[in-house]
Amino acid sequence: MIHEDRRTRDFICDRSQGTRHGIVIDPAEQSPDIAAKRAIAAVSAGTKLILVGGSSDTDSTNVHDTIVAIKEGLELVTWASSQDSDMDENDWKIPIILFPQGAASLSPAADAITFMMLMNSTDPRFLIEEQISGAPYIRKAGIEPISMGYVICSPGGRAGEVGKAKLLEPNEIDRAASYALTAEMYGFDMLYLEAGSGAEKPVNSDLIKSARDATDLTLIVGGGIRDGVTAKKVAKAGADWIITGNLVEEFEDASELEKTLSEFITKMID
Ligand code: 1GP
Repeated sequence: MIHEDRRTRDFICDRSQGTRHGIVIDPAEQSPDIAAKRAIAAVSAGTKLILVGGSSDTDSTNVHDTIVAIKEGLELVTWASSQDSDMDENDWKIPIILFPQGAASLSPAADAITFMMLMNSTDPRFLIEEQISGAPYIRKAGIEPISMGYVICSPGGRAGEVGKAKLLEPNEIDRAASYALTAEMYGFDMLYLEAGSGAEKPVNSDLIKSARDATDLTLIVGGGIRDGVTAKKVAKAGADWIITGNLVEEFEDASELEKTLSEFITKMID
C-alpha cells in the first residue's frame, strides 16, 4: 500500500510556487535547542523547508532530539501567531524532513523523508542497501517517503567522500541529463544536485539547465550557495529549491540570521 498521506510531497513538488528556499540542519553541528532557534529564524525569513541530516556523525538520538526541538519551537510560534491577527499561522507550518546519511539516522517525529538513491555512488550501500534496511522502519513509523535521486557534483565535499560518489564534473552536461531522465524513469519525485556542503562554488549552471531541460521533476540544488545573487543564478538555471546549510550554522544570533536570510531570499526571487 502506498503511503496515503502525500501532503508533504505535494507541497514540495508544487512547481507553480517558483523557486523556494530550504535549510539543512546537521544534528551533529549544533544542539537541538540552537537548531530550533535557527529554524524559527529561517522560517520567519521565508524559508519553506527544513531538512535534517548530515553526511556523518548523525544517529537516531541526535536526529530525533533535533527534530522534536524544531517541531516544538515551530508549534509554539504557530500557536502564538494564531492569537495575533497580524500573523498568518500557516506561514509557520513548514515540513521537517529527514535527509538521512543512512538507515541508522531516522526519527518517527519527521513529517517525511527524502527516500533517496545516491545515483552516482560506486557503493551498493548508498544505491540500495541502506534503503532496504530503512524501509520497514519508515513504513512502521508512518513517515511519508518522498523518492529522490541524489547526484553529487564536483567538488562533492564530505558527502562525495562518504557516499563514494563518481562525481559529476562541470563539463558532463549530457550525463546530468541522463541522471535526470533516469530519476524520472524510476518514478522518483525529485532530483537533488549536490555540490557538497561548504563547496567553493555551487553546482555548475549548465548542469542544472541540462537536468532541467531533460525532465519536469522537482529540482533541488545545494552546496556552496552563500548569497542571494548566487542563489538567483541557480534559480534561473532551473532549481525549484535552493538549500543552504553552512550559512545558517554561522550565526549565533537569531535576529542576525533572520536578517541575512531575508536578504538572501529577497535577492533570490528578485
Ligand atoms: C546541502 O550541502 C548542502 O545540500 C548545504 O551546503 O553548507 O554549502 O550550504 P552548504
